[in-house]
Amino acid sequence: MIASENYISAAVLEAQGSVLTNKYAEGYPGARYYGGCEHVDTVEELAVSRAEDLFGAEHANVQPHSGTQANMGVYFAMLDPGDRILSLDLNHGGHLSHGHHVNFSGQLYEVEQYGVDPESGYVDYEALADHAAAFEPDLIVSGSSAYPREFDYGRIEEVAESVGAYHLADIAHVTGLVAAGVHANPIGNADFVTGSTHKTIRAGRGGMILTTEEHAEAIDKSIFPGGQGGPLMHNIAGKAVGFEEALEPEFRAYAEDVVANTRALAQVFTDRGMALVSGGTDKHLLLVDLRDSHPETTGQDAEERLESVGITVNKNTVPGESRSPFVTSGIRVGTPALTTRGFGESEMETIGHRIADLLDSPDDEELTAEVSAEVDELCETHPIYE
Ligand code: DSN
Repeated sequence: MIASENYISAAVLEAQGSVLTNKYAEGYPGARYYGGCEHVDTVEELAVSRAEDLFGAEHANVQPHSGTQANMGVYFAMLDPGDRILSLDLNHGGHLSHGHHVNFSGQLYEVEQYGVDPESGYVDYEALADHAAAFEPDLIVSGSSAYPREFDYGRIEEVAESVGAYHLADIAHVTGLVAAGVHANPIGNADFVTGSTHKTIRAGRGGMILTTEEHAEAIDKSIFPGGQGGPLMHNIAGKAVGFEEALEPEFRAYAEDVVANTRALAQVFTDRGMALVSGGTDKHLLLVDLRDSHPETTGQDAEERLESVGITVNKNTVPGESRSPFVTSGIRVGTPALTTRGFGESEMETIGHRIADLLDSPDDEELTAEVSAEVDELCETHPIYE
């Protein structure tokens, strides 16, 4: 139940594990620095055109090795060291590569951060606008790794335009939900859209950048030769196959099920007296704030308690966090991987109640054994690969 993980199809797995891993192909289709690129050109052209179709983008670059390298590609293309970035605070659901001080992005650029309203748990757009007017950023990042609500990309674009900043929408977590049309698409409201390709979208592992014709050349140069060497052609093949699967109508049904499953889980947690950041979820993850319901239980305790029965989640900081990121006061719980395995809302209700039982009774060994057996049975009846 790690929100950023999923199970790729057998076809994506086959493409990613193929002989394409052996090929060097610096450059882009039709303009490589090595011979023998006829077939990898076909593969990359397929991945690019499918990404452009899926998201309605004018230009796609599918070579970034990860979402963070996609963000780096945009920063290096459009900013100079010392330029200003305004992004969501990590403790409010942001991401390291959006300017955290331990990351290159926080070391190269001057970064200030916006946050969520402490009462509602939603991004405080008024405060963001005031902050942007005072700080005058060169680039504003919308996007998150632990924010359970949709971003209002139009609102952030208005702010970016008002201060003359570029707008980068990092959709890493919600790439599949955006592709399926069950989450807002920032194309048209952001100059750059970045993402990883293996989370909700279930394609080959890595990253991508979507942009307009205007910025296409700068982005391509920033990725190669600017920031990366040889592209990982096996992963690009996996992206091409996964994007094709995401273009099929069944993928929309999958994405709808992911959201329905998260909402079912949210309802159980709420009924069991657990607080959720923002009171619920619009997407594939939710963030449980344990401070009121389980004041003695840290996020780390909860992660370990659930791990002991075979339920894998991650501890996560929450807005207003006072504990360290190694301890935290919350857990992030996601449904993309379980939904791929065929878990539905009734299984989510069972799992939600069992999670609550385990947190309510941290030392009950009989309960541990009982839930452990239930987890085994659920996994056996929902195999990952036939
Ligand atoms: N590791 C990803 C996540 O779990 O959100 C982000 O990089």
